[in-house]
Amino acid sequence: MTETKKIRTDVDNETFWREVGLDVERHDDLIKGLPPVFESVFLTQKNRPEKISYFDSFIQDLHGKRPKEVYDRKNNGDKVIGAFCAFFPEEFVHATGAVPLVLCGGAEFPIADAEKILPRNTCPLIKSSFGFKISNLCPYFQSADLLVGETTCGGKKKMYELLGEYVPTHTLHLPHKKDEALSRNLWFEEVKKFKGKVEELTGRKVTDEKLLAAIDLANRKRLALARVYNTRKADPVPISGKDVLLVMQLALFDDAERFVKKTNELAEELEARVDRGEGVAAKGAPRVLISGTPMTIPNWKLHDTIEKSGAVVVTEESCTGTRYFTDLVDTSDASSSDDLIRAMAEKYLHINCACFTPNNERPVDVVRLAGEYKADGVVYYVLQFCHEFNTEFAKVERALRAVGIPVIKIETDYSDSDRGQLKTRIETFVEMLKASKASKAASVSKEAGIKASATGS
Ligand code: BJ8
Repeated sequence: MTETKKIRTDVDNETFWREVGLDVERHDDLIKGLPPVFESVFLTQKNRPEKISYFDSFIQDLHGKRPKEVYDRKNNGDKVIGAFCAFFPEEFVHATGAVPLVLCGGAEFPIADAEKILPRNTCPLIKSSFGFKISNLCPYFQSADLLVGETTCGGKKKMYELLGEYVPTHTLHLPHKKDEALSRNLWFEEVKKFKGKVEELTGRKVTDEKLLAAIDLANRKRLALARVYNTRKADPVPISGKDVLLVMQLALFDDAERFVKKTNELAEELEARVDRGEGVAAKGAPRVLISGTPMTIPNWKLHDTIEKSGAVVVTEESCTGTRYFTDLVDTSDASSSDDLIRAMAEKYLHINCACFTPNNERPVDVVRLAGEYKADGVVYYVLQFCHEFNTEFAKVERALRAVGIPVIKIETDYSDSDRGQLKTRIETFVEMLKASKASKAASVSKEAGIKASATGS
């Protein structure tokens, strides 16, 4: 069991923060809000796995050690490339020895600044990401030499244009109809063009050999995450949803090789827990699947509310979840450089983002995941003003109802203003799941009793 310890912000980081161009005074206000939230969400949990301590210590020094490491690499000649989406072909970045980062904002703090430029009725992920840059509040962002956007939702597309006024930005043209040959070719060309962009920025060539090694690294990261997720199919579940969310969120920040090692160590511990039947929630606790928009640090609100209501989150159909790691880049049939790039392009097109039309694979996938993880219910998560995921709820809801899985839609932002309302709705949902589990269990035992008396056993 991990020892409960106090989170601290490292005052020794100040020299680095000033050097990287942070607004240190305002940044102090931002960073001091993290420890109490982290303590209340994570450190109050019981029986956490030992190996989660690596991820805890990462968060405890979120704006210290790792961004300093990134900054040092930049000063040693490696470029830093930031992105905001699962459609970020990070393999090229690894192949040139540059540093990939995913810079999506998950905090409320910079949103007021962003709203001086962006419309208020924009999704909080977009406003927070933009706000972090224009307010000089994120040490990762400060190191970025290039930002990579993508034509997913309308809000992001237009935000990237404005972001380009602060940092060079390259936007990938993602087609919105993934099943057509024209779209696949366009996306292949876009991915290939991005390879050229990375080569130009870094001055380093992406050779086939380097690309294969980078694909292998990114695949190993995906496999390590899948291994952790796989243990969550057990009942009792060996790790809380909150802790897995933390791991997922750090996948976007940490050094990939180190992350693979630490995640595999965690997975090994979880597999041993499953073998021993050890869990973080009681066997039979209501199991919840979360489906929808991504959650980036420090957006832990929904998981926290669900798990403090007596249920356990067993999987996330999200880009901070299964959409990030489910498919691997398959190079088995590749015999040329273009084949390798095509294999990458194909993998990324399998991400079921609501920006696609149609996106029929997604409802099917949500139902599949609910079955595999034995979810009793689904919480459909929509970031406020995300029309894509909000509208797609109708199809996901229909698919779930057809197989008898209850679902509730939660639309929220990064503020705490709806905490009370959220808690009430989630608690009611969890109570309903408990009641439905109890009545199913009662009818199963009644049926077993009838069979036993019929056979005289
Ligand atoms: S691949 S889900 S990471 S776009 S929540 S900003 S869609 S308005 S985050 Fe996403 Fe890539 Fe798709 Fe995944 Fe727009 Fe919606 Fe906001 Fe969103």
